[in-house]
Amino acid sequence: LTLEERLASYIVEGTKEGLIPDLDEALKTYAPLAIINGPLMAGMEEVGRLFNGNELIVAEVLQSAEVMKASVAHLEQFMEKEESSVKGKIILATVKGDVHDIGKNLVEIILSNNGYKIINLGIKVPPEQLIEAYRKEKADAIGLSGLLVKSAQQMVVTAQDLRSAGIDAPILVGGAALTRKFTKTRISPEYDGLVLYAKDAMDGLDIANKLVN
Ligand code: B1M
Repeated sequence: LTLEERLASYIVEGTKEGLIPDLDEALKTYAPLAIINGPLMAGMEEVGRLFNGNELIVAEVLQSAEVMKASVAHLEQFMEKEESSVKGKIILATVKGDVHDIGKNLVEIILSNNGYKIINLGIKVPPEQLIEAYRKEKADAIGLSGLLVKSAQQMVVTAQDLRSAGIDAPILVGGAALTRKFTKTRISPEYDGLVLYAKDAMDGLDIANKLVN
């Protein structure tokens, strides 16, 4: 197998044996984020495909997720960090009913490496918790992540609850569930106020920079 194929296969197989040396090898050629977005994401997509076809069970997908998390944790130290004063404060959450957090945590890493203070509320976060956190933190924006199809609808509900609570901060939305629906429009007509779709963590950073500066 080539190095790239091996990296993808650690994710698919859910094994860490040999992972770190291969990540270090890849770092000689690629930037950390390119390794994540390239071979590691390719592995995750294959996991999704196999899971969808009932060729993997949840426990195996969890192991793949573990390997992805370990990879991101190892690569994080090699990512570029902007030494700047705090540009803004952003609350991040995976929406109510959804446990997927690898993408959200990647967004946290990218934003915090680039001058943002992140309040990460974790997974399955109900609107009330976001409202409370926003009032306490006075954040510049709220970021919602979700991977399940039902999470797209939960985001609409969450955004509506935030607006009803008088919170008009910009909302950044992302996650695989949204891709098809949001790529063209970027701003969905279902939402009230400024809601922006980010296709990946770097896109999220670009949008945050535009919003806050
Ligand atoms: Co789940 N899962 N899963 N899963 N899982 C998917 C999403 C699924 C597509 C797999 C499939 O069937 N093909 C499917 C959803 C189908 C649907 O809704 N139509 C699915 C399912 C069905 C489920 C369960 C229901 C399975 C079950 O229990 N029967 C269950 C759901 C539980 C729940 O949420 N209530 C479940 C559980 C799990 C695990 C716990 C085993 C594990 C998650 C572990 C974890 O996150 N800690 C898991 C995993 C790993 C996946 C797949 C295989 C991989 C997701 C992932 O981490 N990708 C996934 C299939 C797939 O996506 N190919 C799948 C890597 C990650 C870096 O990408 O999160 O997309 P992603 O983030 C990207 C962008 O989307 C974007 O930036 C990142 C890249 O830079 N982004 C943002 C994300 N959030 C953003 C926020 C932003 C900006 C950008 O601003 C705020």
